Amino acid sequence: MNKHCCGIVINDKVINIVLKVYSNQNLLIVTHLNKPGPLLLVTRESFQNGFNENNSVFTIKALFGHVESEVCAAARYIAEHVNIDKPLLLSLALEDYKLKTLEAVVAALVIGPPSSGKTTYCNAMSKFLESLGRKVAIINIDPANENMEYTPAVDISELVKHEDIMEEYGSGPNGALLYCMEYLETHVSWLIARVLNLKDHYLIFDCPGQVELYTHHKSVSKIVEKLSENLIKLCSVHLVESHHCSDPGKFLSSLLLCTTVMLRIGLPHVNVMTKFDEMKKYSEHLPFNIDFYTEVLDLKYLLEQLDDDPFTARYKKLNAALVSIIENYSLVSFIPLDISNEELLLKVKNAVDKANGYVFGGNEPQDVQTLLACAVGATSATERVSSLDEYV
Ligand SMILES: Nc1nc2c(ncn2[C@@H]2O[C@H](COP(=O)(O)OP(=O)(O)OP(=O)(O)O)[C@@H](O)[C@H]2O)c(=O)[nH]1
Ligand SMILES: [Mg+2]
Repeated sequence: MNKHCCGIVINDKVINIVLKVYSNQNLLIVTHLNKPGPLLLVTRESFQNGFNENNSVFTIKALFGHVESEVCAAARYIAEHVNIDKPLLLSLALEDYKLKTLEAVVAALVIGPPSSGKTTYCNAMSKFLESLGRKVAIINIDPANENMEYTPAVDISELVKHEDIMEEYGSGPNGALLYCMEYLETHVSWLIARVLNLKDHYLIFDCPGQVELYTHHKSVSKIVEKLSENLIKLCSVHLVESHHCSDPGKFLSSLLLCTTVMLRIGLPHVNVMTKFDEMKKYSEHLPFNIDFYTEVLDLKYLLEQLDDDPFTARYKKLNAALVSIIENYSLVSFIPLDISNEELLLKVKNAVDKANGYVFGGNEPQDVQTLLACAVGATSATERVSSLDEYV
């Protein structure tokens, strides 16, 4: 057993380092504060199936204490730079985590029910961001993706093919899709290694539309967890179609879906109401103003609507209970989007950049005013979205 202790001075601050080498793991304590910080176990993943990539993939488990995402990022950074060959027990207590430590790939995970406009959004948003000078790559993790109008930088079909699974196991499209997502979960190092090769890009993940993947199946949340452990800073962008506003029951179910997905995936989250250009079609079925639906205002009015409808009136108590869950969490509001309207795309972009932190660390020049405005959710005069009146 070897043990090394030292104190070094960086920028006038003493940093104490203790390294203990055991036969099956190493212990490393790095502290600015004269006491150890939270304890993490960092292990390097071995690649499965012979995928040979340059980037290392790590699993980071908190063993003791509260671990912030920046501590996780710093742990991964250290593990990569000290080139660990056996598990590393790491305790970090730093005064600040410098930008270099936190350098991460920033990404948006585009999710939502079938046909809500995910693939269209990925294509349009990537073009829009490119027109602003951002380097964008789309990662397709929908094994049954049809009508891709973009060329993905990484495509799940290189790893596993949906039609092959259907043929091999005689399963239907949904079963094969779940199999593919579970396969991706077990081979997530394949995905991470490829994504880390795109470090200078902003990433958009195009995901499948099966809602069970986001409400109770575990693969997507496990994949997200692994990506987050490996310097990929994600937020989820959840798309819901605007036609759900035309029926109080459908609107309630959308609110419930959004709340469940937000709690289940556990990422910073932006809800987007898509196909706003189609809102006019339902305008006679909209008893409330648009902001009632986008801001999710007082839901007692929605409850009244549900109680007036002979079909949903039968479930009075259930409706009231569901509404109270949504109101108690109070997490859901929507940003409207019509894919052909650049002003609305800009509004969604700003919300997503704030959620995944791109605005604070991206490659685009940001002045202090833009940063502060973004942080408090304000929009500048040039960014202000024109009225939504044209949509009703
Ligand atoms: N009118 C209108 N149509 C849209 C908009 N966004 C998407 N669509 C249409 O909605 C349909 C479904 O869009 P997709 O992008 O394939 O939806 P998706 O969520 O990727 O679908 P799945 O991957 O099958 O779950 C397509 O016909 C799109 O052209 C929009 O803003 N307005
Ligand atoms: Mg799609």
